Amino acid sequence: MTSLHHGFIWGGATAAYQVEGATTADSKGKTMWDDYLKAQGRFAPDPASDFYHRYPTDIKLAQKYGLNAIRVSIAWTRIFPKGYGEPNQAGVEYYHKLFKECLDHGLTPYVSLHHFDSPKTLFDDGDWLNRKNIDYFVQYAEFCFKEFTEVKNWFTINELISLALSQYIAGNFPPNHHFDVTSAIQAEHNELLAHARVVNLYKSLNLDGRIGLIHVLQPIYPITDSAADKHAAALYDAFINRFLLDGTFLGEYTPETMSLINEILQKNDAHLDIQDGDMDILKEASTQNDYFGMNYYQSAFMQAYDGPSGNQFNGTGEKGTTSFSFHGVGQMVQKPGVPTTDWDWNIYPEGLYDVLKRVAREYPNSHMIMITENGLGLKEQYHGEEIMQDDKRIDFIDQHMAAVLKARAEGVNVQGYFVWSLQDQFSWANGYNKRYGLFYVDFDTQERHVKKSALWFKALADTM
Ligand code: BGP
Repeated sequence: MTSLHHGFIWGGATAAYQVEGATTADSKGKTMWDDYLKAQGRFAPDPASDFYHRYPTDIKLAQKYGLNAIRVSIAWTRIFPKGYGEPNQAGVEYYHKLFKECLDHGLTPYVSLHHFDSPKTLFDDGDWLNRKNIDYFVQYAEFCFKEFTEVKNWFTINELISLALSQYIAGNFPPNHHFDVTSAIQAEHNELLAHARVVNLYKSLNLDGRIGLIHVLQPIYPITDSAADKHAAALYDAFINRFLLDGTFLGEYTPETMSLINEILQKNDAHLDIQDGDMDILKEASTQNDYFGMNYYQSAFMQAYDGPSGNQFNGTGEKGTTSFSFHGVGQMVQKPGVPTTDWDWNIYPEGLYDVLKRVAREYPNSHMIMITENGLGLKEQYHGEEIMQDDKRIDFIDQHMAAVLKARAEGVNVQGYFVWSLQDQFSWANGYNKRYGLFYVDFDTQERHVKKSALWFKALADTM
């Protein structure tokens, strides 16, 4: 592998709710997940990776294995237990300590304000579908910007589409709606507004730092060259990628994008409410993102489909149990020769190269790109080995880094790569058996064990 330049951002990613545990410690408020996971009874968010107490261990490991950055998120409900009101000092102090520990160990913290963990009180009131939620998010963001001045790199929201899609289309996140197209598209728009308002605020405060957001991009390819399959791919791409990229970096939904979106809405008897002034807010923010955090895991292959909507989510790692058919949009199919994970995610590094080129070509306001998540979920078990062997993960990362380097060589401005994930953590809809970490976590003892991928990461870091 070609070496990376000095200063390349080389990090490990985490998310508060997936690593911290301690969900009731120090007056933390409930998120939309606490009662939901309890009622579901499959797995609990405690103790997760016990990062709330063990962050010094993980940060030391990250430093030892050559990382110079870490992605963390602030749990909104540690700062404002109800989502608004008086700040909770214990939560504030925890994050000051965490950021200090990162900085003391040469890790630049890249901090998200929202990573899937809406406060329960606001979730019960409609979450992103309620525009009041946006006001509370802006207040929370302003508090964080003024309080955590040691943080110089911010992300507003992580993966707007995953929330909208998992909450209202695929139904695998609370409130578990299936193909509620009106709510999904409205959530996309409202989250974009929330992001834009926070960016505009951040810039008006003239702070010494950078801000952006994170989209997961999933390229959608037609399974054949037929006009119908190509149209299916274009429709679904508009729904999950293009609408959000337009809103973020153009500050408008182009007529071409809206014609595809309107076709989906019409076929599904759905609608989108854009209020006066919304587009001005998006426009103002669209040129002000300092960078773009791109998550990439997989691509999908689509064929035309007009039957009823329906889906099955593979949350157990039982290969071949996923299905997804969206009325009037398309149906996901397997492409022969493309390998898949146990959770049926296509392993397709070409998709990363294609999408990097697309963003650079169509959305120059993205300015600089960082891959903020990429990685491979595996079932892994520690058997006392000194170094755990995870060659499949190394292969995966190696192939995806090669795609990044190829895009860079062709002029795409990619300045960083965060592996998902730093250490093993729990997966929202899959639980504890889908592991991504460079470091294995024994969830019973909370011991950490080094995987071979961590050594691979270190070797690459040494070339910088
Ligand atoms: C992204 C999220 C992460 C993480 C990752 C892996 O969508 O930002 O929080 O969970 O995907 O997904 P999963 O846990 O479903 O395998």
